[in-house]
Amino acid sequence: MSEEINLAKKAAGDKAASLVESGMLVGLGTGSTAYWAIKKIGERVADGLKIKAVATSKESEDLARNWNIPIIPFSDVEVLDLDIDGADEIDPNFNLIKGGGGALLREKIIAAKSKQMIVVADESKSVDTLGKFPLPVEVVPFGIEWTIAHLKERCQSVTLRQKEKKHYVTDNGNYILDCDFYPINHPKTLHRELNNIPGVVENGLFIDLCTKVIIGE
Ligand code: A5P
Repeated sequence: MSEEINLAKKAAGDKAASLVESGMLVGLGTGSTAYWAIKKIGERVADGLKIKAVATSKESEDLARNWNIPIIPFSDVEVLDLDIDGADEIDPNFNLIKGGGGALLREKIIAAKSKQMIVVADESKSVDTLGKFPLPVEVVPFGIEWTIAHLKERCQSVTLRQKEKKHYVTDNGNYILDCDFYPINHPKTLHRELNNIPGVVENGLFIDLCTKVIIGE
């Protein structure tokens, strides 16, 4: 990642963190942009900001704990005041592709539990039409060949995500299929169709969840 992009991500993360207020229950996103928001929130906590938080991944939970951000179990949450997270693509209607970092399932559960979802990104994430970034689809390992066959009927290609020469495993013990659906002209319909395939746990389309986008420069 270039230094310029990293600075843009930091600017977006810092700005979102400045919107957090004492007393809030906050969702902490995952990825290299959410990282900066978590870091800044950690600095504000050290300066006296009083919040509680839940994390969208084990990685973000570890970061938050390192910076002494109080983490509570998700089962204790009724509603979150604010969720701050990154995105892989953002369209003009604030529909998103997420899951490049593999955390899409917890990210979506937390976004859906939040009054506001602020997306932080650099400008490369803004697109007219979703789908150039392959859509991550979280699937259970059982019957995966059958799930892949179903997906292949609907898109150009399906790739089983790998990490260090092994199948990538999510925090929930599932696999990720990266699928080329470009151009995604009807994200809402695709979202519904994908989640109707047996074996699919969740897909990386975030529809009507994001309330604000902060693009760093
Ligand atoms: C994590 O699963 C993703 O949804 C990330 O939020 C997304 O990939 C954006 O990541 P970066 O901020 O690292 O670009």
